[in-house]
Amino acid sequence: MILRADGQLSTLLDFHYQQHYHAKRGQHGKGKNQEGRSAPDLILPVPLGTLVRDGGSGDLLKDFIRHGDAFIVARGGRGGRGNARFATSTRQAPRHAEPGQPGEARWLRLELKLMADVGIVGYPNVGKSTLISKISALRPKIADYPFTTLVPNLGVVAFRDHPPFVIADIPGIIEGAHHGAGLGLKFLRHVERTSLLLHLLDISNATQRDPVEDYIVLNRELSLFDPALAGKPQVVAVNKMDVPEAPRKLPEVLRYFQKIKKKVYSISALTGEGLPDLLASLTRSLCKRSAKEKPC
Ligand SMILES: Nc1nc2c(ncn2[C@@H]2O[C@H](COP(=O)(O)OP(=O)(O)OP(=O)(O)O)[C@@H](O)[C@H]2O)c(=O)[nH]1
Ligand SMILES: [Mg+2]
Repeated sequence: MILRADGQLSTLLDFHYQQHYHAKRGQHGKGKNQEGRSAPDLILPVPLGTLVRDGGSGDLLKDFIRHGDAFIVARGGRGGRGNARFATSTRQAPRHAEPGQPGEARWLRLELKLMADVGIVGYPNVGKSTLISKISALRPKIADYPFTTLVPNLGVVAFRDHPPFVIADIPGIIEGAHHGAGLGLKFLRHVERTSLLLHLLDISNATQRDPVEDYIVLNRELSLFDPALAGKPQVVAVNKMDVPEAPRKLPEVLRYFQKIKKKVYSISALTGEGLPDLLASLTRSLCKRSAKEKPC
Protein backbone atom coordinates (compact mmCIF):
# COMPACT_ATOMS: atom_id res chain seq x y z
CA MET A 1 0.00 0.00 0.00
CA ILE A 2 1.44 3.29 -1.11
CA LEU A 3 0.63 6.92 -0.23
CA ARG A 4 1.37 9.39 -2.98
CA ALA A 5 1.33 13.21 -2.86
CA ASP A 6 -1.14 14.82 -5.23
CA GLY A 7 -0.89 18.57 -5.82
CA GLN A 8 -4.58 18.69 -6.79
CA LEU A 9 -5.80 17.61 -3.36
CA SER A 10 -6.18 20.05 -0.48
CA THR A 11 -7.77 18.04 2.30
CA LEU A 12 -7.61 14.69 4.05
CA LEU A 13 -11.40 14.50 4.04
CA ASP A 14 -11.48 11.13 2.22
CA PHE A 15 -9.62 9.55 5.13
CA HIS A 16 -12.18 10.96 7.52
CA TYR A 17 -14.93 9.04 5.77
CA GLN A 18 -12.96 5.86 5.13
CA GLN A 19 -10.38 4.79 7.66
CA HIS A 20 -9.68 1.19 6.67
CA TYR A 21 -8.01 0.36 3.40
CA HIS A 22 -7.12 -3.11 2.14
CA ALA A 23 -4.95 -3.80 -0.83
CA LYS A 24 -6.24 -6.70 -2.96
CA ARG A 25 -5.02 -10.23 -2.31
CA GLY A 26 -2.82 -11.96 -4.81
CA GLN A 27 -4.43 -14.97 -6.48
CA HIS A 28 -3.80 -18.58 -5.60
CA GLY A 29 -1.52 -20.73 -7.68
CA LYS A 30 -3.30 -23.07 -10.07
CA GLY A 31 -2.80 -26.45 -11.70
CA LYS A 32 -0.25 -26.99 -14.46
CA ASN A 33 2.35 -25.35 -12.24
CA GLN A 34 0.88 -21.88 -12.70
CA GLU A 35 1.62 -19.07 -10.30
CA GLY A 36 -1.24 -16.92 -9.05
CA ARG A 37 -1.40 -13.38 -10.36
CA SER A 38 0.04 -10.72 -8.04
CA ALA A 39 -2.42 -8.09 -6.84
CA PRO A 40 -1.86 -4.48 -7.92
CA ASP A 41 -0.47 -1.91 -5.47
CA LEU A 42 -3.10 0.16 -3.72
CA ILE A 43 -2.10 3.79 -4.24
CA LEU A 44 -3.84 6.38 -2.06
CA PRO A 45 -3.45 10.07 -2.97
CA VAL A 46 -2.80 12.58 -0.17
CA PRO A 47 -2.51 16.38 -0.33
CA LEU A 48 0.83 18.18 -0.24
CA GLY A 49 1.75 19.06 3.34
CA THR A 50 0.58 15.70 4.71
CA LEU A 51 2.62 14.31 7.59
CA VAL A 52 2.47 10.54 8.06
CA ARG A 53 3.01 9.29 11.59
CA ASP A 54 3.04 5.85 13.09
CA GLY A 55 -0.34 5.29 14.74
CA GLY A 56 1.23 3.94 17.93
CA SER A 57 4.50 5.74 18.59
CA GLY A 58 3.61 8.92 16.70
CA ASP A 59 7.02 8.81 14.97
CA LEU A 60 7.18 10.87 11.80
CA LEU A 61 7.52 8.51 8.83
CA LYS A 62 7.09 10.87 5.90
CA ASP A 63 6.50 14.53 5.06
CA PHE A 64 4.96 14.93 1.61
CA ILE A 65 6.38 18.06 0.03
CA ARG A 66 6.46 17.47 -3.72
CA HIS A 67 3.76 16.35 -6.12
CA GLY A 68 4.29 12.69 -6.99
CA ASP A 69 6.30 11.78 -3.86
CA ALA A 70 5.43 8.20 -2.94
CA PHE A 71 5.94 6.21 0.23
CA ILE A 72 5.27 2.52 0.87
CA VAL A 73 3.32 2.30 4.11
CA ALA A 74 2.57 -1.43 4.18
CA ARG A 75 4.19 -4.20 2.18
CA GLY A 76 2.26 -7.12 0.75
CA GLY A 77 2.96 -10.61 2.11
CA ARG A 78 5.36 -12.99 0.42
CA GLY A 79 3.57 -15.46 -1.83
CA GLY A 80 3.55 -19.14 -0.94
CA ARG A 81 5.41 -21.87 -2.79
CA GLY A 82 3.51 -24.83 -4.16
CA ASN A 83 4.69 -28.41 -3.91
CA ALA A 84 6.05 -28.36 -7.47
CA ARG A 85 8.79 -26.06 -6.15
CA PHE A 86 9.99 -28.81 -3.85
CA ALA A 87 10.04 -31.60 -6.42
CA THR A 88 13.32 -33.44 -6.91
CA SER A 89 14.29 -36.13 -9.34
CA THR A 90 13.43 -38.81 -6.81
CA ARG A 91 10.33 -37.12 -5.30
CA GLN A 92 8.20 -35.92 -8.18
CA ALA A 93 5.10 -35.20 -6.06
CA PRO A 94 6.19 -34.01 -2.63
CA ARG A 95 3.41 -33.57 -0.06
CA HIS A 96 5.15 -30.49 1.22
CA ALA A 97 4.27 -26.87 0.25
CA GLU A 98 4.86 -23.50 1.86
CA PRO A 99 1.87 -21.22 2.56
CA GLY A 100 2.02 -17.51 1.72
CA GLN A 101 2.46 -14.90 4.41
CA PRO A 102 -0.10 -12.19 5.18
CA GLY A 103 0.76 -8.61 4.23
CA GLU A 104 1.59 -5.92 6.75
CA ALA A 105 -1.20 -4.15 8.59
CA ARG A 106 -0.72 -0.94 10.54
CA TRP A 107 -2.35 2.15 11.87
CA LEU A 108 -1.11 5.49 10.61
CA ARG A 109 -1.91 8.99 11.68
CA LEU A 110 -2.23 11.48 8.83
CA GLU A 111 -1.93 15.13 9.65
CA LEU A 112 -2.19 18.02 7.26
CA LYS A 113 0.05 21.00 7.86
CA LEU A 114 -2.08 23.32 5.82
CA MET A 115 -0.38 25.51 3.33
CA ALA A 116 -2.66 28.28 2.12
CA ASP A 117 -2.86 28.93 -1.61
CA VAL A 118 -4.35 32.41 -1.30
CA GLY A 119 -3.89 35.00 1.46
CA ILE A 120 -6.43 37.82 1.89
CA VAL A 121 -4.76 41.10 2.75
CA GLY A 122 -6.50 44.37 3.50
CA TYR A 123 -7.12 47.12 6.00
CA PRO A 124 -9.13 46.26 9.13
CA ASN A 125 -12.90 46.06 8.60
CA VAL A 126 -12.81 45.75 4.80
CA GLY A 127 -14.68 42.43 5.05
CA LYS A 128 -11.94 39.79 4.84
CA SER A 129 -13.59 37.50 7.39
CA THR A 130 -17.03 38.09 5.88
CA LEU A 131 -15.69 37.02 2.49
CA ILE A 132 -14.05 33.85 3.77
CA SER A 133 -17.23 32.93 5.67
CA LYS A 134 -19.15 33.25 2.40
CA ILE A 135 -16.84 31.15 0.23
CA SER A 136 -15.67 28.47 2.69
CA ALA A 137 -16.99 26.58 5.69
CA LEU A 138 -14.91 28.75 8.01
CA ARG A 139 -16.98 30.86 10.46
CA PRO A 140 -14.61 33.50 11.86
CA LYS A 141 -15.72 36.33 14.11
CA ILE A 142 -17.09 39.27 12.13
CA ALA A 143 -17.72 42.69 13.64
CA ASP A 144 -17.80 46.34 12.66
CA TYR A 145 -14.70 47.31 14.61
CA PRO A 146 -11.06 47.04 13.48
CA PHE A 147 -8.87 44.08 14.43
CA THR A 148 -11.70 41.63 14.93
CA THR A 149 -9.44 38.93 13.53
CA LEU A 150 -6.44 38.46 15.80
CA VAL A 151 -4.89 35.31 14.38
CA PRO A 152 -4.89 33.88 10.84
CA ASN A 153 -7.56 31.32 9.93
CA LEU A 154 -7.66 28.95 7.02
CA GLY A 155 -10.69 27.94 4.98
CA VAL A 156 -11.06 25.51 2.10
CA VAL A 157 -12.83 26.84 -0.99
CA ALA A 158 -14.51 24.35 -3.31
CA PHE A 159 -15.59 26.30 -6.39
CA ARG A 160 -17.66 24.37 -8.93
CA ASP A 161 -15.75 21.27 -10.03
CA HIS A 162 -12.29 22.86 -9.70
CA PRO A 163 -9.79 21.40 -7.28
CA PRO A 164 -10.41 22.98 -3.85
CA PHE A 165 -7.94 25.56 -2.63
CA VAL A 166 -7.03 26.93 0.79
CA ILE A 167 -7.50 30.59 1.61
CA ALA A 168 -6.13 32.40 4.65
CA ASP A 169 -7.99 35.14 6.53
CA ILE A 170 -5.45 37.27 8.32
CA PRO A 171 -5.66 40.29 10.64
CA GLY A 172 -6.03 43.76 9.16
CA ILE A 173 -2.96 45.80 8.21
CA ILE A 174 -2.59 49.55 8.73
CA GLU A 175 -0.04 52.20 7.89
CA GLY A 176 3.09 51.76 10.02
CA ALA A 177 2.36 48.06 10.57
CA HIS A 178 5.97 47.22 9.71
CA HIS A 179 6.92 49.24 12.82
CA GLY A 180 4.37 47.29 14.84
CA ALA A 181 1.35 49.61 14.42
CA GLY A 182 -1.97 47.82 14.88
CA LEU A 183 -1.23 44.13 15.13
CA GLY A 184 2.06 44.53 13.29
CA LEU A 185 2.94 42.22 10.44
CA LYS A 186 4.35 39.12 12.12
CA PHE A 187 1.31 37.12 11.05
CA LEU A 188 2.28 37.74 7.43
CA ARG A 189 4.69 34.83 7.64
CA HIS A 190 1.54 32.66 7.39
CA VAL A 191 0.98 33.94 3.88
CA GLU A 192 4.63 33.88 2.85
CA ARG A 193 4.13 30.51 1.22
CA THR A 194 0.90 31.33 -0.59
CA SER A 195 1.12 31.60 -4.34
CA LEU A 196 -1.35 34.45 -4.57
CA LEU A 197 -2.64 37.40 -2.55
CA LEU A 198 -6.20 38.67 -2.66
CA HIS A 199 -6.08 42.39 -1.90
CA LEU A 200 -9.45 43.49 -0.53
CA LEU A 201 -10.59 47.14 -0.58
CA ASP A 202 -13.65 48.78 0.97
CA ILE A 203 -15.86 51.07 -1.13
CA SER A 204 -18.18 52.08 1.73
CA ASN A 205 -17.87 55.23 3.80
CA ALA A 206 -17.76 53.18 6.99
CA THR A 207 -14.00 53.53 7.42
CA GLN A 208 -13.70 57.12 6.12
CA ARG A 209 -10.74 56.04 4.04
CA ASP A 210 -10.02 56.10 0.35
CA PRO A 211 -9.71 52.62 -1.24
CA VAL A 212 -7.02 53.71 -3.70
CA GLU A 213 -4.91 55.20 -0.94
CA ASP A 214 -5.44 52.04 1.12
CA TYR A 215 -4.20 49.98 -1.81
CA ILE A 216 -1.02 52.03 -2.18
CA VAL A 217 -0.26 52.23 1.55
CA LEU A 218 -0.86 48.53 2.14
CA ASN A 219 1.40 47.52 -0.72
CA ARG A 220 4.08 49.80 0.69
CA GLU A 221 3.74 48.06 4.06
CA LEU A 222 4.05 44.67 2.39
CA SER A 223 7.25 45.61 0.58
CA LEU A 224 8.75 47.10 3.75
CA PHE A 225 8.04 43.81 5.49
CA ASP A 226 9.24 41.55 2.69
CA PRO A 227 9.79 42.52 -0.94
CA ALA A 228 9.21 38.91 -2.01
CA LEU A 229 5.75 39.01 -0.46
CA ALA A 230 4.98 42.31 -2.15
CA GLY A 231 6.09 40.79 -5.44
CA LYS A 232 3.53 37.98 -5.28
CA PRO A 233 0.74 38.16 -7.83
CA GLN A 234 -2.29 40.01 -6.47
CA VAL A 235 -5.94 39.83 -7.39
CA VAL A 236 -7.70 43.04 -6.36
CA ALA A 237 -11.33 43.19 -5.27
CA VAL A 238 -13.45 46.13 -4.14
CA ASN A 239 -15.86 44.96 -1.46
CA LYS A 240 -19.21 46.23 -0.09
CA MET A 241 -20.67 47.06 -3.50
CA ASP A 242 -24.13 46.77 -1.93
CA VAL A 243 -23.81 50.09 -0.04
CA PRO A 244 -25.65 53.11 -1.51
CA GLU A 245 -22.47 55.18 -1.95
CA ALA A 246 -20.77 52.49 -4.08
CA PRO A 247 -22.01 53.56 -7.54
CA ARG A 248 -20.82 57.11 -6.88
CA LYS A 249 -17.37 56.12 -5.60
CA LEU A 250 -16.57 53.23 -7.91
CA PRO A 251 -15.72 55.09 -11.15
CA GLU A 252 -12.82 56.93 -9.55
CA VAL A 253 -11.41 53.68 -8.16
CA LEU A 254 -11.76 51.99 -11.53
CA ARG A 255 -10.02 54.91 -13.24
CA TYR A 256 -6.99 54.47 -11.01
CA PHE A 257 -6.71 50.76 -11.67
CA GLN A 258 -7.23 51.29 -15.38
CA LYS A 259 -4.31 53.70 -15.28
CA ILE A 260 -2.03 51.16 -13.66
CA LYS A 261 -3.47 48.42 -15.92
CA LYS A 262 -4.75 46.23 -13.14
CA LYS A 263 -8.05 44.36 -13.26
CA VAL A 264 -10.39 44.94 -10.33
CA TYR A 265 -13.30 42.78 -9.23
CA SER A 266 -16.34 44.48 -7.70
CA ILE A 267 -17.96 42.31 -5.06
CA SER A 268 -20.21 42.26 -2.05
CA ALA A 269 -19.17 39.65 0.47
CA LEU A 270 -22.51 40.28 2.17
CA THR A 271 -24.85 39.65 -0.76
CA GLY A 272 -22.55 37.39 -2.77
CA GLU A 273 -22.54 39.76 -5.76
CA GLY A 274 -19.50 39.28 -8.02
CA LEU A 275 -18.13 36.32 -6.06
CA PRO A 276 -18.33 33.72 -8.88
CA ASP A 277 -16.20 35.95 -11.14
CA LEU A 278 -13.68 36.53 -8.36
CA LEU A 279 -13.45 32.82 -7.51
CA ALA A 280 -13.08 31.92 -11.18
CA SER A 281 -10.19 34.37 -11.41
CA LEU A 282 -8.48 32.97 -8.29
CA THR A 283 -8.92 29.42 -9.56
CA ARG A 284 -7.49 30.38 -12.95
CA SER A 285 -4.44 32.04 -11.44
CA LEU A 286 -3.80 29.08 -9.14
CA CYS A 287 -4.18 26.65 -12.02
CA LYS A 288 -1.71 28.60 -14.09
CA ARG A 289 0.81 28.45 -11.31
CA SER A 290 0.36 24.76 -10.58
CA ALA A 291 0.24 23.77 -14.27
CA LYS A 292 3.93 22.98 -14.17
CA GLU A 293 3.21 20.22 -11.66
CA LYS A 294 -0.06 18.96 -13.03
CA PRO A 295 -2.38 20.67 -15.49
CA CYS A 296 -5.88 21.44 -14.26
N1 LIG B 1 -22.55 46.33 3.55
C1 LIG B 1 -21.56 45.44 3.62
N2 LIG B 1 -20.93 45.23 4.80
C2 LIG B 1 -19.94 44.31 4.82
C3 LIG B 1 -19.55 43.56 3.68
N3 LIG B 1 -18.53 42.76 4.02
C4 LIG B 1 -18.29 42.99 5.33
N4 LIG B 1 -19.13 43.91 5.82
C5 LIG B 1 -19.20 44.41 7.21
O1 LIG B 1 -17.97 45.02 7.53
C6 LIG B 1 -17.64 44.81 8.90
C7 LIG B 1 -16.26 44.20 9.02
O2 LIG B 1 -16.28 42.90 8.48
P1 LIG B 1 -15.17 41.81 8.81
O3 LIG B 1 -15.43 40.66 7.89
O4 LIG B 1 -15.11 41.54 10.27
O5 LIG B 1 -13.89 42.61 8.36
P2 LIG B 1 -12.34 42.16 8.46
O6 LIG B 1 -11.67 42.69 7.24
O7 LIG B 1 -12.25 40.70 8.69
O8 LIG B 1 -11.90 42.98 9.73
P3 LIG B 1 -10.64 42.70 10.72
O9 LIG B 1 -10.68 41.26 11.11
O10 LIG B 1 -10.92 43.60 11.86
O11 LIG B 1 -9.42 43.09 9.96
C8 LIG B 1 -18.74 43.92 9.45
O12 LIG B 1 -19.69 44.75 10.13
C9 LIG B 1 -19.36 43.29 8.23
O13 LIG B 1 -20.72 42.95 8.41
C10 LIG B 1 -20.27 43.82 2.44
O14 LIG B 1 -20.01 43.23 1.39
N5 LIG B 1 -21.24 44.77 2.49
MG1 LIG C 1 -11.46 39.69 10.21
